[in-house]
Amino acid sequence: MKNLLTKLVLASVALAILANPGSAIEKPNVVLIFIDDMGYGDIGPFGNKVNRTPNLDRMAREGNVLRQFYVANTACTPSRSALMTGTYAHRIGMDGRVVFPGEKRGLNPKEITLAELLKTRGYATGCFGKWHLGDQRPFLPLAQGFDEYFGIPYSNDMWPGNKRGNPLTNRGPYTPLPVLRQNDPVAYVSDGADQSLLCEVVTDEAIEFIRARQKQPFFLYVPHAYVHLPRFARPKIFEKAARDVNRSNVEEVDTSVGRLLGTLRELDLAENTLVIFTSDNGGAAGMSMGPLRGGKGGPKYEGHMREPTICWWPRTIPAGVATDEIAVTTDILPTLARLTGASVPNDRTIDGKDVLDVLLGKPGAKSPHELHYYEVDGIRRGPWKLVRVRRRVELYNLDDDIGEKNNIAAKHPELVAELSKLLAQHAERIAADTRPAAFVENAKPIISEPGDLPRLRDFLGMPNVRAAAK
Ligand SMILES: [Ca+2]
Repeated sequence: MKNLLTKLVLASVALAILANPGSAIEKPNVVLIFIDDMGYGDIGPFGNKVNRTPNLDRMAREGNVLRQFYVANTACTPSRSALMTGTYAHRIGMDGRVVFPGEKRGLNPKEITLAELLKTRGYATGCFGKWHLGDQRPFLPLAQGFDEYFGIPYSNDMWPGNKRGNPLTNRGPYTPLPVLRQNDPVAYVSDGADQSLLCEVVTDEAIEFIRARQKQPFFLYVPHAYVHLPRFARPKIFEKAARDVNRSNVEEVDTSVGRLLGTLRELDLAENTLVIFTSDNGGAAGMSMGPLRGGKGGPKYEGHMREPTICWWPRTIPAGVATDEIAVTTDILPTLARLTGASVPNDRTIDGKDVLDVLLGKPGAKSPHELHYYEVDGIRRGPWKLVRVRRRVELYNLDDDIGEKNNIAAKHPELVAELSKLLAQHAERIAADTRPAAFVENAKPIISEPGDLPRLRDFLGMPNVRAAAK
């Protein structure tokens, strides 16, 4: 009898391995840390010599550094739309400008998000940080597959402190920036001191989630509001970072990563958890793109879309590996589907591809992206990159010219023609197969004035916090 039981157990383990070739663990936890506006060169593993990032350095030493990992878009809302759905923002009506407070548009609830995908496999799902896929209730995280949410619904510069005002109200003043728990405001970000707490409070909440959900598989999405402008820091952190507020923000992010990974180790979950660290678009002002050209927004040079990315999963991902294979945020959805045994939606076009072996640092793993597209404005094949900048096209060989300094389009007219044609076909394929964003009637901001809501630092019981600003 005992033998039979052993055989049955072994057989079921073997089946689990067969079903999930990426891992012997049937339903690993997934933690996705998504930084806002951090550049390719902002952290130690990507060459930064000024910012102190010991936790990310360790994550890299223990994991896989992805040197050619791309976002699908160059701004917050479209980049997050693509991440959540595995689909180009262009295809699902979420391209163009970001969503503003009180806007009627949001990520269509009919889209299948990462959280909804993993819920089909019994995962607990939590989102802690900046959402930015629509602030109306049908678009908030709880309506998009997340069991739990805490954070700000859009960017931290969409507040009364931003004198440019809200484009939706002819540049009238922004309404107060709420902090939500689940669907409801529980506090507001009143000033720089409150801003200086945003990274830490989100980390606290994410750690609470891990502790509460440690017995079941969980998907934890941590889209930090940091290092998006405006940047503030608490004096102690500011001093430690040589009175550099940009560096302070990067180092707060590093501390957050250290606390999250530390919690996984402490609870003995590290060997059962895939952690992915990356950023949503190129670095904003004050951030570093390292050797790359570009930054947040604008044309599609490497610095606009290539992100500092690390995958970590002790004993499954070999320690201290790195890869130059191309992977994209749109790949996360099909990749997590394979990892967890979920099904990629087959009733609609999903743009991403399975890159599990690349993320896991498997020896010899190859990118499925023979062609890689930069939205609809650029294309890459091997070292060759063609990018459309306004009305002209530029050609670079990234092996020779990672900084995209020498446009050699004039020397290679046939290659330019060929890549231009492939790029045009890509844009046509998307245009022929789109799905709409969703819109609500009578959209309005979540709060129009603070009312009785506490300031964030009062809500947290830290009334004496002060901020240092640049
Ligand atoms: Ca961003």
